[in-house]
Formats: sequence, C-alpha cells, structure tokens
Amino acid sequence: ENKLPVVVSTWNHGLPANEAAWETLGNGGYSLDSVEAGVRVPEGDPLVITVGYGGIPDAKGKVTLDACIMDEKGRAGSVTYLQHIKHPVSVARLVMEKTPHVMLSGKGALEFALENGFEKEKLLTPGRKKEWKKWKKEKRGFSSKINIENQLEENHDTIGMLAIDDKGRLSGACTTSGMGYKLPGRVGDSPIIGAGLFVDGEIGGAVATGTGELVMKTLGTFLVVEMMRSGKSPARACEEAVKRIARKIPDYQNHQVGFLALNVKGEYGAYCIQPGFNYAVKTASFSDLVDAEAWLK
Ligand code: SD4
Repeated sequence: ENKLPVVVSTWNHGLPANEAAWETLGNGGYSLDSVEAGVRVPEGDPLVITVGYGGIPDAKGKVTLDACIMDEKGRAGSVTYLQHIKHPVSVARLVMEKTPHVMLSGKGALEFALENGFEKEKLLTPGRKKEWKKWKKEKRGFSSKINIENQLEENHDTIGMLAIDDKGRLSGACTTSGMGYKLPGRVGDSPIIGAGLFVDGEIGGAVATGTGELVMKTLGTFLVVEMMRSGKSPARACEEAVKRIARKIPDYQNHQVGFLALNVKGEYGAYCIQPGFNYAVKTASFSDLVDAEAWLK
C-alpha cells in the first residue's frame, strides 16, 4: 500500500493548514508548494495568536516574526525578527530561491521582502494590543513556563509542517510570532535550521514547537533526523530529542516542547515533554488530530 502523500503539522490549527496543503499534495503537486500554502493559513488568520498576523507582540508591543522552509534537496531559507509582513514563510522561500544566503534578519529581511513585492501591513490586531496593554499595566513580566490555565501566556502554538509528495519529495516549514511578550530582539528556534525545522530528503524531517530556548540548546530537529537515520521510528526519534532536553536542561519540567517527525516512507510520529501537544495528519484516507505521547505523565 502506498502511503504517500502525507502531510503533518502541529496543533489544532494544523487541520485547516493541512487542508490547504492538500490542494497541492492531493493533486500530484510538489511538497514545497504544499507546506508553504499550508502554513500561510494560520499566518493569515488573526485568531491564531501565535503565528503571523494577529500574533502576540513582544514586550514593546511589536509583532516580530520568525519562519523558515527547507526542501528535499537540503536547500533552506529563513527570516528572523521580521516585522510588518503577513507571510514570513513566503519571504523565507524567496531567501532560499533567490539569494546565496540562508537567513535574513530584521531590517534587511524587511527590505528584501518589500523589494520583492511584499506589502507592509499592520500585524498587531486591536485584541492583541488590548491584551498587551493590560499585560504591561499588570507588570506580569515574561514567562515561557507552561501555564495550562492561561492559554494566552502559554505561547506554544508555532506551526511546523512536514509533507511528502507522491514523488517522495519531503519538505518542511515552520512559522511563528515567537514567545508572547519576549524581550525585543529575541529570536527563537523556529527560524533556525536544525532547531525549529530540519529536513534530510533521504531520511525524513522534523519540526519543533514549545519553548524555543530548550530546542536551540539541543539542536532538537537535527537530532530527531539523525535518530531516524540510525534506524529509529519518527516517534522514538522524537522521544530521544525530548530525553536529551530532560537530561541537559535543569528546569525542563516547567516547559513544553513537542517534536513532530515524518520519514521518507510516509511514517510519522511525535513526542513532547508535557501532555497536551497534538498534531494534525492528512493522507488520502485519513484526516485527524492525534495526541502526542509525553515524557511527563
Ligand atoms: C519560539 N518555539 O519562538 C517558538 C514558540 C512557540 O510553539 O510558540 N512554539 O520559541
């Protein structure tokens, strides 16, 4: 039985994102086009408060975005600290395809986007602005710790997406507004190749979500792909990356990190620190949300 194509992506907002990806993937299209189209859905949705337009701002009230993309040939593009652009993943793709570089940051990334026809938009929505003002007034400060009661401060909803098309080409994308109320200038794991996303077209790919600092310190998705290279299933490879965090980072119990992986056979799996991380899967015969296994029960 042919398992391809397959698309997987993080969290509930992965469901509509997968649907958008499937328009390409289900019609014999290229996985790179499908992941870009897929993650553009939460980027453009103001109700998704952790990605793109309508994302939670930094401590100064600025929405600053991180995104990256990687294809089956190992090509990669990334933007960090990008402001005013609704679809950072598409800018990341242009960095990959039109420049000799991998990563553009801040003002340079914005200039590059504007020169390539992207429009400057206001990304801070009235709702997010109101909450940011309240946060400032209450002097609550920044916390990346897991907070089950207050979803707004939990901040764990980056979208990472991996897809393999019917020709066996595997691509991935990751895009986020980062941790809410972060220090201005902070960049997380999401735009860093090998941290928030890694793809090896001969093996598989992985994406990360959660407290980016933990993922950056362990180069989580690179590790997941290397574990799959050495023969582990996607879920067991993700488990190894979570265990690495547990071994190396003293207060990891206060944080959430989830890894999601897909291999070139179309097999997928996930693992996270805390219960509560889920992901969306779509194949020709299946579309649903799946709860990831957790290290802490
Ligand atoms: C970051 N990993 O910037 C991102 C945050 C997030 O789901 O929301 N992840 O650290």
